[in-house]
Amino acid sequence: MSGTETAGAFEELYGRAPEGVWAAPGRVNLIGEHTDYNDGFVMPFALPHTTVAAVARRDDGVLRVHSADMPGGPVELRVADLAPGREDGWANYPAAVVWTLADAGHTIGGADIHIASTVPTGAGLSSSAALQVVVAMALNELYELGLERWRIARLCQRAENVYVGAPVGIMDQTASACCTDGHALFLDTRDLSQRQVPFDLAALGLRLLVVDTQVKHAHSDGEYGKRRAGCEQGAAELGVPALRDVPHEELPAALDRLTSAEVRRLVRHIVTENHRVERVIELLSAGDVRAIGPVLVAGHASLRDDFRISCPELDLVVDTALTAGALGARMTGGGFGGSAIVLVEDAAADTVAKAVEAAFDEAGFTAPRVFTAVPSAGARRLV
Ligand code: GAF
Repeated sequence: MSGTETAGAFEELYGRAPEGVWAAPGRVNLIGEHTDYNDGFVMPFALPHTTVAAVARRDDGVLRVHSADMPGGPVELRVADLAPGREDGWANYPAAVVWTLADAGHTIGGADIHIASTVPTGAGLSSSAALQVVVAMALNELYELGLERWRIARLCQRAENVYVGAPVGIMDQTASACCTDGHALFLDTRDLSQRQVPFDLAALGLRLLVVDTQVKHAHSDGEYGKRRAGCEQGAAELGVPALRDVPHEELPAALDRLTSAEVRRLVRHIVTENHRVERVIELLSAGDVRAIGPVLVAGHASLRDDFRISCPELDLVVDTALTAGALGARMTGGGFGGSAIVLVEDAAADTVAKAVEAAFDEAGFTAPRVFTAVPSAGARRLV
């Protein structure tokens, strides 16, 4: 969706020109799953798919939000009436951002917003983070709030945690706000320190496929929260501030001290997953990109067997892709559906994609959506 098209749609809708147009991308996570609420490491990169917002300020305390992808006219809300727990459907996400900014002491006089998105929804590709980040980027600039990108990510996380009610970590918002073209983002979620890691697969004759299983997931339902609570229980039983503080070499001893088998499994996933992120960083830094394949596969096994958040469709993508010659594959994102990533030689990409499609057909699953993920830019102003 181009900036000028979205500006034109805004003008048609609201009868005046927007003051600007911004874009924020969805993401895939290369490695580091569910580590972000354990003070751990993650490594996402931004997709070329973006949520675009044309925005103009208002001075009457009214917030009007419209989406090209939703039926009906603009949803009209009053900034002063916004409060966690309100139920305004998809408009909850932009409303949550406005409430969070106001709650942090910023004056938001109102806004007209028109949104159009190419980020698939419910596919584990962070469509809600893209929506929140693009609104926050626009309001930050128009209302001259002076917020840095990491701070915008933090505010959007709070919007999702407190207003929308989903207990998510900080990865998706930071990916959308801070990623850069041609790089994966190595993020330490404890202190939010970041490193842009060059990740140009095309130059190496490689490709990363995203396979959207079309199985829809949601994070405000209970399973995500249960995993998070289990991890927190594990940290408390081990007497550490977060599972990040359990060193990989001390994992066997730590597991022996835990009484519940379920908590033991969760702890094992987080500690080994942090280790896998460090391993992937080492391999990428050494230029040994193909060698990350088995690390991705081990990550999938851990999410399937220990964290227990995979599903038959995700497992089928991984198993079929590996049999058809992929270098590595794993589910990506929160789990319970959504997408998998597949690392493959360029020359084998079509064969692998076709094998996955055929396996879905044979299993009677809805046809998956397969595309190549190119590491792209983070949030930015278009017009
Ligand atoms: C979802 C959440 F929003 C992230 O914070 C993260 O926990 C992820 O699931 C799992 O790694 O995308």
